[in-house]
Amino acid sequence: MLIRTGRDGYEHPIASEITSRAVYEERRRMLQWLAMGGAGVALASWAGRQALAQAPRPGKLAPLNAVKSTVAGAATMEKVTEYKDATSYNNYYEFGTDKADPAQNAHTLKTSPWTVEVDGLVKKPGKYGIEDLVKLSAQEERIYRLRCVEGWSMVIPWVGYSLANLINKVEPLGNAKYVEFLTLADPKTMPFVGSRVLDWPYAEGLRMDEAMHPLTLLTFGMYGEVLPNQNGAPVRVVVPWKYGFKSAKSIVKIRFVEKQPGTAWNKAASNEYGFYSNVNPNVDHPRWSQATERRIGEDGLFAKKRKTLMFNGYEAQVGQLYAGMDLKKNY
Ligand SMILES: Nc1nc2c(c(=O)[nH]1)N[C@H]1C(S)=C(S)[C@@H](COP(=O)(O)O)O[C@H]1N2
Ligand SMILES: [Mo]
Repeated sequence: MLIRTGRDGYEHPIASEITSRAVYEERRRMLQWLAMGGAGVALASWAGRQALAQAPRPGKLAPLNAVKSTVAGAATMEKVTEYKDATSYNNYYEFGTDKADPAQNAHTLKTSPWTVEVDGLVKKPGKYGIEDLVKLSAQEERIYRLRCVEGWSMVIPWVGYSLANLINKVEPLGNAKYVEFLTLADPKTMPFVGSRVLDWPYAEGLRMDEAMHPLTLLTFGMYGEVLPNQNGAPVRVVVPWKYGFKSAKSIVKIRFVEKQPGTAWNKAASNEYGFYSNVNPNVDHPRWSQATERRIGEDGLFAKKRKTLMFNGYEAQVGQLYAGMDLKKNY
């Protein structure tokens, strides 16, 4: 993320992009309605929604069955990103800093056996084998946007369950105020863990109420299958209202702590990446704007940039967590 390519960089919006997204969407829906002729369209869009809910499995990895989530914010009408795009354009610095590196290199990651250790300020610390962790709660499919701080985004049908289900089970103590995530740092299988680009292991953290929010997903799969290595197998978090780097991949430790933990990107450049890192179109990154984004799969000369939404579009669900906080200071 310190390394910026022109492709990911900010470009000034052209006039048509300034048109509010809502107006644009409404206009497009109207045109589609007219083109398809009356009530037929209602049926077509219903069919489209069904297709999204049951997107065909890529058939590359083991299936991971899930029920459709009923959590508010877990569904979207937006087009799901193609599996091939979601698995070939990744940030996973342990396997290289280029977007194509993780897909190329992450085959060396050994995801079984895999243990996640829960420790720190909890009544019931313990080690969970990945097979047991998967079964701890019912798997749900949630279609979330994930937006990278670099200015690109994807829409992915994730599979997992609310992290809160695990947290409730291990019973944090009263003085546990934050949750820290530590991920695998194995120089034998991860070629860039020897590099100095980040302080390894990759670390992330959430305030307890953020970790407990039902949208925070402990994630084991996507597109109805287990996670591909490059997307964070065998377990990661997805925090959809925060910039992508808050969603730590290949987690080996979940620790409950009293003080705000250090995080990998904050340590690398604290003036650029804060602890909160909520998606916020009104607070620019020091080197580029966060007002718009490019949806992966919509590339091309005439592809429009999208307006970035407050809290990545999850404001109704998570806005309350930050009531009274200065989000310019707490970036
Ligand atoms: N362990 C680890 N987790 C990580 C990263 C990383 O480099 N290492 N990159 C983060 C960043 S910057 C983003 S945008 C997302 C990308 O997730 P995706 O490849 O599934 O889209 O993973 C996050 N989690
Ligand atoms: Mo990112």
